[in-house]
Amino acid sequence: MKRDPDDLLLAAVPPVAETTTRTTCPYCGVGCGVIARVAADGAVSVAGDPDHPANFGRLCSKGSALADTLSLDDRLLDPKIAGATASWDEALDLVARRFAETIAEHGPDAVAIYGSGQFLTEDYYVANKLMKGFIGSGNIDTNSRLCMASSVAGHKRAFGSDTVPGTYRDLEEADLVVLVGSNLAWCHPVVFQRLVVEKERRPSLKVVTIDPRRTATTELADLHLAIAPGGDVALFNGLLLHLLQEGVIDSAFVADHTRGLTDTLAAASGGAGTLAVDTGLDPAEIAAFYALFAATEKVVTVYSQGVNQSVTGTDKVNAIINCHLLTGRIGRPGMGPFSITGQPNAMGGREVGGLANQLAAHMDIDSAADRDRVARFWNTARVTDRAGLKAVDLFTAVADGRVKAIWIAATNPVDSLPDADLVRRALETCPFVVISEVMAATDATPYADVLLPAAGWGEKDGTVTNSERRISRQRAFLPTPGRTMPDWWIFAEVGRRMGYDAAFSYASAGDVFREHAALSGFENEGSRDFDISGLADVDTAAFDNLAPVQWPVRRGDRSDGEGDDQRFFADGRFFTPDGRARFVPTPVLPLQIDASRPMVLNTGRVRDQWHTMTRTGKAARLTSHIAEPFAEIHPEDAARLGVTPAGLVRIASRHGAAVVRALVTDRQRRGSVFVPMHWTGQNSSSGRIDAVVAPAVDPVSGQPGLKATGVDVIPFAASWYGFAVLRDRPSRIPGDYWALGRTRGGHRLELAGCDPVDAETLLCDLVPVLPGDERVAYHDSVRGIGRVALFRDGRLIAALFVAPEPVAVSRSFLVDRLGGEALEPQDRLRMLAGRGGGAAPDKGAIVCSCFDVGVNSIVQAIVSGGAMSVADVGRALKAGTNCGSCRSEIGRVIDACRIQKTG
Ligand SMILES: Nc1nc2c(c(=O)[nH]1)N[C@H]1C(S)=C(S)[C@@H](COP(=O)(O)OP(=O)(O)OC[C@H]3O[C@@H](n4cnc5c(=O)[nH]c(N)nc54)[C@H](O)[C@@H]3O)O[C@H]1N2
Ligand SMILES: Nc1nc2c(c(=O)[nH]1)N[C@H]1C(S)=C(S)[C@@H](COP(=O)(O)OP(=O)(O)OC[C@H]3O[C@@H](n4cnc5c(=O)[nH]c(N)nc54)[C@H](O)[C@@H]3O)O[C@H]1N2
Ligand code: SF4
Ligand SMILES: [Mo]
Repeated sequence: MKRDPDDLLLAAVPPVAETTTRTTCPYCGVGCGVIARVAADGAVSVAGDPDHPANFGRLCSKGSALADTLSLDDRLLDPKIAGATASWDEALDLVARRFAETIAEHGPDAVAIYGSGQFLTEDYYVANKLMKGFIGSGNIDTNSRLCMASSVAGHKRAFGSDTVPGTYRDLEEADLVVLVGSNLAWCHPVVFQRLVVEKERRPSLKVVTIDPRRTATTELADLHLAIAPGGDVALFNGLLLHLLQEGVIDSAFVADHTRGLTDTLAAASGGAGTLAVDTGLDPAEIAAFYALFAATEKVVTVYSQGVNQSVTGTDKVNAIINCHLLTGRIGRPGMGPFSITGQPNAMGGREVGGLANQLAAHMDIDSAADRDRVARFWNTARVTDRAGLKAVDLFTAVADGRVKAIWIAATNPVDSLPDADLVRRALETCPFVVISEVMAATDATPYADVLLPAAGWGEKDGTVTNSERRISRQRAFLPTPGRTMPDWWIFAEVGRRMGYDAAFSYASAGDVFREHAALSGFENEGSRDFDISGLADVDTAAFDNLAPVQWPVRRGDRSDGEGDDQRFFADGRFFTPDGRARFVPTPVLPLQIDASRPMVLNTGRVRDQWHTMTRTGKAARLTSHIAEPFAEIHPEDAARLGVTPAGLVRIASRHGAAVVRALVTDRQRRGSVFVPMHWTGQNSSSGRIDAVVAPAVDPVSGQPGLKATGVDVIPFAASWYGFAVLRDRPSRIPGDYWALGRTRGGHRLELAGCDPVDAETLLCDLVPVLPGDERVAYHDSVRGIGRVALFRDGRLIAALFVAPEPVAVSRSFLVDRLGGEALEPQDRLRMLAGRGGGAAPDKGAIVCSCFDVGVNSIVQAIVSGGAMSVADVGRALKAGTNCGSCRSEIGRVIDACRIQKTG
């Protein structure tokens, strides 16, 4: 049945009564259950689902702010061809025709799809089926290449399948949790909260973090190893040898269920360097970690992007798994290697085989039998017989003209791929670019020949699978706005228009899900780990009501998802041909970066933003935590390089450059800088850090080493700095440096420039001044200080502060004044002070974004209010009492106050 989106528009009637819908958070791989309420007036609110087994009612700051991201103001609501609004028929016909023509002329490998772990499983399944099964090319890859590819490759080498054996509960049942290259507190906050609660209850539970930086996660750790970038293989090789030396081996498990130990031990002991040099760690710290690991049976090693995003990422994964295999600590409660997934459906994407080197349902593209099986199931003769191009290579192929038509969906490669300026050039020259998006403007949309408006979270239906293999429903609770349509529908429509009507005539997401589930069980009989054939017959009602369920769900198994957590490999049976796990030799390689550039650029995430900020950037309370791109740099490096705190730094590789704020801190390792990945051309002049990141990839997985690029760091010589609050988004922002963020009443803007500037002229560039507007100003031309505030009908609509050094006004004070009540004339003048008097104290940088509590308020509660603990601060200010994501930061403020008091 074909749906006409225009009918849907007419059918969308405003809600009349409150509705409550259970769904799943669209951000991280924890996969928290969310209850979304739509009030009769259309207002949306969200709460954690107390019955969801991932979060039991908790949400982090990002999940709690979901309702703030649903406005339609910047959404893409219509299909566009060359920038002009078009009908769905025109747009879909054009995509189908151009793809078909390109294939006819240049072959199927001249087209490609670049997708996303933020697809629902149904979207992913259809896209993959279209490319691998009917277009007949392997050229569908996804942002999971930047995220999970090394884990997938490591799992396959060790287990013969891409299996995450454990469950979240294992972290709570463990006696030792080792977090390698994972900032769990900020990136998987609800799993982190579960760990925090368990450690409070049972202090004997030890936590070790292995990360070049001290992070919010290390606050929980008993031991933090500030490892040298890339030192992980050496560290875990050393651990393997230590375990052997100490006799901490499960000999029966190794003998009966593994292969390859001898070669692996030889490789582990063959390193040229010393452990201390290779890891950059103090031998005593290493010894402490090894002793703890050796002595603790129940150990879970959680790893994330500090492991995967490395040119030795697959070896890092296997070096970790080797230690678990040697000790037989896998598949049992509280034990195992645990690759925690990043995106909400990173796991689902692997199930459908969304990566260029996979086939559907955990089958292998390299296996003739698997290809034949999938071809029979899909009833096609065109299944591709070889892997396609992996993300980094794919965009190189676009740049050099081998790929002539590309369809990008639910990802922002112009910002998130390494060597991002090359990606931008590739799209500029590519003859045909299609982008499926929810937003009207991203850094990629200007290069699209066709823009397809996708339905977003809350508007679309389907499933996602979280880090512990739990499939949950995402359910629509809002009508699809404008002409937006779900991604699976868009892919299916193009498939039909390319002539594959029978294969793509799905009427609903449930139809797609049933087919996916059936394929997982097709001729499986226990040979493949991924099997959800027990769900293949769910009818519409059962699909709508599907409770969170962990796979496998084999036909005949219970299919209600209730019951115990399931683990793989408890029986010692793996998915290799002989059923044995493999030890994989992981030789230590030197860090491969541009040696002519002395600093190592590390990149990653902050607590309250999601990737390229298209959604979290809309929520003022999420921007209040960190409003500007920054570089963490060690004080000694800063001094040596002439970088001043809160000054600007230019970070450059041979690929490109970025300019960001310097955050001088000893939490950073010497020799490294850390820059978040979130800022783009939409909200900053030059914060797109992936323009700087080198495109070197892991030879096994093809995953780029996004955590280590050789860079130069130099102070950015600004002659003036500025800070502004603006009710309206400026259409053009002058200055050599800027970063723009949302606030409740408008926007906040950090600025800097090299050429001299006059504050009043600058303000007029930012805000069209109307007759009748009132301006108050203060100028000190000797000191280069200018302050201007603009009022309309007595209300503050803009204020700008310019100074020759970073402007020291209270951001939170000014942000709160914007869009407030009309002010008396004498109060308008006071705005120029840039901070509140006694009646409006400066609350300082926001720590708790849920309750808008700043650091100064917390310090005051500690110093004058006698708050001694995070709980006391919570009682006094509510800070940290909603999502809890800021509790470790509050703890740090308490510690800092103690040090000041005693020191
Ligand atoms: N707030 C927030 N949460 C998110 C996301 C988000 O955008 N924002 N994105 C989600 C996604 S898709 C992902 S993939 C996950 C990522 O989750 P994480 O992997 O936890 O996050 P990152 O900040 O990318 O990197 C983790 C840490 O790796 C460290 N690291 C760098 N190099 C090395 C190294 O050589 N060895 C070791 N051991 N550590 C190293 C970094 O210093 C960093 O602290 O987060 C998910 N959750
Ligand atoms: N330097 C550096 N680079 C990195 C990383 C790093 O740590 N360092 N991490 C890498 C990792 S792990 C990841 S996962 C990637 C993430 O990088 P991206 O995937 O590029 O980031 P997002 O901002 O999540 O992009 C998702 C896009 O899809 C849109 N969107 C949202 N919902 C929908 C929908 O339902 N349908 C459609 N069609 N579109 C939708 C959003 O508006 C947004 O533009 O970044 C990678 N890049
Ligand atoms: S931890 Fe936060 S971002 Fe991740 S799924 Fe849960 S609420 Fe969403
Ligand atoms: Mo990711």
